[in-house]
Amino acid sequence: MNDTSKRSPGEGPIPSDLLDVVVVGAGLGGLYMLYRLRKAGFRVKVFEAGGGVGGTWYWNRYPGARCDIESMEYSYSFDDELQQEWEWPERYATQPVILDYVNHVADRFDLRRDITFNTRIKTATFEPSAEVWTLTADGLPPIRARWCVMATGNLSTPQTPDFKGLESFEGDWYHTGIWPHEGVDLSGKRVAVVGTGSTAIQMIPKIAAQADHLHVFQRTANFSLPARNAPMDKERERAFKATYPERRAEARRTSFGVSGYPLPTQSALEVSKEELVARFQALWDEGGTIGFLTCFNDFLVSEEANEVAAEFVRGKIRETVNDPEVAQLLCPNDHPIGSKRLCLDTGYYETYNRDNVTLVNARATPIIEITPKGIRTTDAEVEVDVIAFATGFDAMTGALREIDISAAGGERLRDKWEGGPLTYLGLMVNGFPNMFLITGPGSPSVKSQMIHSIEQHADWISDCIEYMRENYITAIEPEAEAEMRWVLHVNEVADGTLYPRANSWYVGANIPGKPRVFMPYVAGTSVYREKCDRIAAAGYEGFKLTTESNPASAVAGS
Ligand code: N01
Repeated sequence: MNDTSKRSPGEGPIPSDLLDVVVVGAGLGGLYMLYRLRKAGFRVKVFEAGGGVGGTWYWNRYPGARCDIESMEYSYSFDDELQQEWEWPERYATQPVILDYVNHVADRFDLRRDITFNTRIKTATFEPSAEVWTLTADGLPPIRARWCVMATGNLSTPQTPDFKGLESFEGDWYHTGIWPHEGVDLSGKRVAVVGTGSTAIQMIPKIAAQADHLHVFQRTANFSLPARNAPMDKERERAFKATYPERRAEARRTSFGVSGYPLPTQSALEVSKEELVARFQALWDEGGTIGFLTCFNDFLVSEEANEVAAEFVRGKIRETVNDPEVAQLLCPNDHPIGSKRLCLDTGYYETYNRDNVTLVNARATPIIEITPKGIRTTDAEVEVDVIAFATGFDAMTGALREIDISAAGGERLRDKWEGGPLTYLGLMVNGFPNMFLITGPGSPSVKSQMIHSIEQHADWISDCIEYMRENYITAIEPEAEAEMRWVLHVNEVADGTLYPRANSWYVGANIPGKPRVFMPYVAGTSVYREKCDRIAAAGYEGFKLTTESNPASAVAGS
């Protein structure tokens, strides 16, 4: 018979139906979380709604889908052999290549044996007396675990606007975030793309090259920079691989978690307008977005400097697009550059010089309904065979709100977040003990190289659970006051920048009725990492820890 009374969580035999950790999601976050926790000796299972690994890269298979961070950076850093052996074919990897990579990682580290696919978690409930999370999914018995990690992604709940008449459409329609796996043959078709965010900007040149005619419905013009994508420069790859550990360490000292772009020290206001323009030209020629975002320490603070950059890009649009009216319509004029996700493209603006592409001003003449034959705006009906909705996601909170998460006293996360997400460090939520979020709201998340931030969070979470095991701690949750201070801090930092000036998904503006709260933490990944490490080193400052010596929790782990 096992004496479990002195066992710390995660140690020794456990009842066969009780896991140490349940992880929701087998994207880049869930996979690395599984790897780390398994290595630390915990019994972990992952549940994934999709039929394979990859998360965002599993679902987003629209034409032109590609990462806008360079491949040498956008990859796991946790295993040097992995980063040495994998060869990226291009400067920016396509979705199929990234999905191959994620599958390779899953196989290489034998991760699949602990993942259950095609399983969407519906509810997650914390039982305070037993300190156990119980998760449910259709067709499975309840899943019980001491800790729960939500690796559900920031952009995993696609949003199709509630257009009147959509069900009457006689053609085919798709949302880019759940694009058919077998692809869609658009040759000879009349196609509509609704939306002009990062997704549409990648997709539009590809569709235009295939379709008979493409109508783009643009409500808000976005800033986009050239990617200057190219086959991988072998010399650059060799140099990178020779210094990978140093590169990764350097990335951790930057704002966005990308090496080569150190924390900016110069104010844009210290240089002449001519020099500013010359710098922006050099960055335009180099390709990529991170250079623009990190060129000056006040690029996203000083309206004056920001406007020079914005006007520089508008000038490029006017130079590129032949029809002056179309060019003008493509020039963003309602938000500072970089305050919305800065897009990266290959031939986006050039596409509007094609005879088979028409830009529809969906701001002046909004879409009022979908008809059996196409899309009706306040101005006209546009007949199409296919509609591609590139209309975005219920970002950062959508996937968590889709799961009915409840905890002590029956409090539900959905209710707690009614006025906007409340977290401590974007990692945990007061009232929801032993539940961790990977890249949750209130952390740098989408304002950083995602794999960098995923690794930082999964490392922090694994270290925390190991600390609990070593110290006989059965439960951890943020103090309400620490959580409130963090939320205020996240907002204060954002309010010191130009970010809140845009109606972006960063503030939930794309979802009708969603509270307007700036969700990512934009002080930079290095500042954030330092805070997380300091808090852990101080014995998890701001967290409430329950130990086995507390009789109320002595049964945990038994
Ligand atoms: O979504 P979005 P996305 N009528 O929300 C329009 C990541 N990503 O899928 O701005 C007409 O940015 C909406 O118009 P408006 C990246 O983080 C990464 O493009 O609300 N239009 C907007 O133009 C990105 O930011 C990569 O006025 C309507 C568009 O739909 C995030 O995903 C690649 C409408 C939605 O744009 C989301 O990008 C691609 C309506 N009723 C994406 N409703 C990488 O490279 C919405 N719109 C890693």
